[in-house]
Amino acid sequence: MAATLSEMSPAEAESVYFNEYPPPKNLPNHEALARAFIDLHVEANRRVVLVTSGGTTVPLEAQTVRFIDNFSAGTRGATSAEYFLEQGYAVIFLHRQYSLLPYSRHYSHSTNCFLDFMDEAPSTSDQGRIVVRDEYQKEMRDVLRKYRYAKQNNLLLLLPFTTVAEYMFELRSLAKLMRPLGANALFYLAAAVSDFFIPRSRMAEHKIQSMEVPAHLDKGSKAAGQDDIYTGENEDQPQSQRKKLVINLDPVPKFLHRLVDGWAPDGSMVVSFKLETDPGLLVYKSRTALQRYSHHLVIGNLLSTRKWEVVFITPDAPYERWIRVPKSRRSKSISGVEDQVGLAEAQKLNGSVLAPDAEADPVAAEHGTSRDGVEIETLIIPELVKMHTKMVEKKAQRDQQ
Ligand code: 9Z3
Repeated sequence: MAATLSEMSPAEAESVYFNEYPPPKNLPNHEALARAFIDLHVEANRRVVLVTSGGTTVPLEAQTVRFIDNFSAGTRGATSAEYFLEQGYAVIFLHRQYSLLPYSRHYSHSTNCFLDFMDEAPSTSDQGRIVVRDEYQKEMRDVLRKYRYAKQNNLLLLLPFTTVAEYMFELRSLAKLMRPLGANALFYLAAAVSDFFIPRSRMAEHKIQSMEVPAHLDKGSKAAGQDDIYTGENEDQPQSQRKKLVINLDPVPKFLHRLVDGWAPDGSMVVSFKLETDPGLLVYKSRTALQRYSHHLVIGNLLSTRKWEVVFITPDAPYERWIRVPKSRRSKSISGVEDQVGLAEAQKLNGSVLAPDAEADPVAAEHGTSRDGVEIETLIIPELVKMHTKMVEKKAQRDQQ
């Protein structure tokens, strides 16, 4: 029996996985844009961060009508990109198409519709002109200026993906293209990447049918030779022609190995995120990921508290470090559960707390404050930049010896 992807070495799994799919149509265009962007910033000796953001889809059909998706809106990625730009980085923003984008995110969310920020001019001379409402002038001007600065100085490259396979192709190409950056490259992998997929060889070509279709008309609504995978007997209504859909997914190979060991530039910093829902598992799973892939930092977060707390898991002391938005400055979140802040740490009490609940962080109070409270990325990014700076300096010292 042929080995499954998870039984192969990372390099073997890479070649099998990437040979199954045609590269995304946009890849050559994205590569050309990225090459020019990277050249520009290598020339300027500027640091470049690749921020990945948003969820990946898992198509059920090659001509895709249906797909599996996940919750991620891309808030973490889009917000982090803005703070990286403030820290002087150039940002390649590899994002799920139509997810939140840096700067425009302030006005594109369903609860922050841009139309609510606008009005018709009241004066008779200007009648009919569209203006920004008085109470939003300052905030919108600030966002607009930052956006324009990033655009005019070629500091932000937006590259979209949709499926998990597209994401993998883009990540591999971008990491290789970033090699000339050396230690000036940073990988910040915040996208919520599916752990499961349907291999191309088992995927139905056409829309999966929910009713029996005469055999001579069925051009491929079932995966080749795999009737049993996508269809089931209709136990509840034996009379009807309707079919059950049973989906059988394979694990997506873990490409972090390949990124760290092969694709990424020597001396670059790799930061991954670990998402959990069970507070008792978060630190354990984050540490396991760090040990498995031997990279530099895992940022652990719980689905329910991710806007207010994260944990930095590092290979060196302090090993576990909690970053929290002070209680009085937390945004209100419909999906979040504030009572759960501190729960994951309480199950493992040897971590040091960076911004404990009781203490306000004076920097955070001014900075990164929005209508919705302090954004945790305003605490995460400067800490990360300090770590990256140390790595860049160490590499420079090594190169001098
Ligand atoms: C994260 O953990 C991100 O912080 C979130 C951000 C996806 C939670 P939002 O887009 O959410 O702001 O709503 N990203 C990484 C999740 C992930 O898939 N990690 C992999 C894993 O947990 C490792 S690379 O196995």
